[in-house]
Amino acid sequence: MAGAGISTSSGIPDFRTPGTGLYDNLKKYKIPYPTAIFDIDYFHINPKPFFCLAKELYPGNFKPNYVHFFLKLLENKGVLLRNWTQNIDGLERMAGVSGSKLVEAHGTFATASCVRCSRMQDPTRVKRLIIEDKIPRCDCLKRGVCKPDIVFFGEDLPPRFYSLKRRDFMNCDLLLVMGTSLEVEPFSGLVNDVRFSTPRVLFNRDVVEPFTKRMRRPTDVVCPGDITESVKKLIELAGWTKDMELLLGETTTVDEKSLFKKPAWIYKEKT
Ligand code: CNA
Repeated sequence: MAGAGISTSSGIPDFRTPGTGLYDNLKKYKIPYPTAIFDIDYFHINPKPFFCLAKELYPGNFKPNYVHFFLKLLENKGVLLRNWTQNIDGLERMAGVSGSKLVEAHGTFATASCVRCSRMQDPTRVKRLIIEDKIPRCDCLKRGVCKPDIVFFGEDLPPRFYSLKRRDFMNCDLLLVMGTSLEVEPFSGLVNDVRFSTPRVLFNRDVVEPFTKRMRRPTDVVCPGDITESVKKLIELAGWTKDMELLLGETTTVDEKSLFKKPAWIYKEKT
């Protein structure tokens, strides 16, 4: 399970980190309250602040970092059941994680639709108009505003979230929770959907619920601090440093055939 914290080292601010987080830096958008920028009711009244932000966030402006490539490495190793992400930056995809291995729970910039008639729109046209500071409109009778299919507060999550939720979390052997404050429902509630015996590992700068001492399960593991550092340590412990270097294109000295084969402890594959 991933959140905005895995993309901060790519230069994309998260929401809630004091000082650098988006919620502390919204003055230029002149909105009445911080979450208004992603609030569908407010968007109907004034879509401009979201479009200003979207212009900055559009995929293409940022590059995947070490943590995104770690997720790709897990896929290459055959141990990634699914990458459930709240992020809308598309960086996991850009790092090579396959669409079938992803649940983009809060939507994506890759598609767009009309907020009035729900008709699908050409995402390239929507992007072009947003970048030109124009409001993209549908040619339906209501001339609805078109927006990238990012899930706003007040909107439902994609069907894929509901269709895979039970299967994935019941079948999960190890849950990595990375760079998220776990404040946004229903995504945050997924941490409690794994079996009680399934170890859950939190990689986050701060210890968030339900990983606090009072609430954590006996099998939970907490790795506070910078996520890239923690992931580097994990890769080292797993003996995957060379594989990671190869993936990052930093070295070509290892025997490619020996890489990306499943470790002996993986005895079954789940999709
Ligand atoms: P959040 O509430 O801002 O929490 C981010 C968490 O990550 C915080 O607990 C931080 O302490 C932690 N964090 C930040 N940087 C690091 C780091 N380098 N190492 C370790 N921990 C770090 O964001 P959530 O994802 O929990 O909230 C869900 C919202 C944020 C979703 O709706 C997203 O769409 C939305 N969002 C996404 C992006 C993106 O796509 N990159 C950016 C900003 C917001």
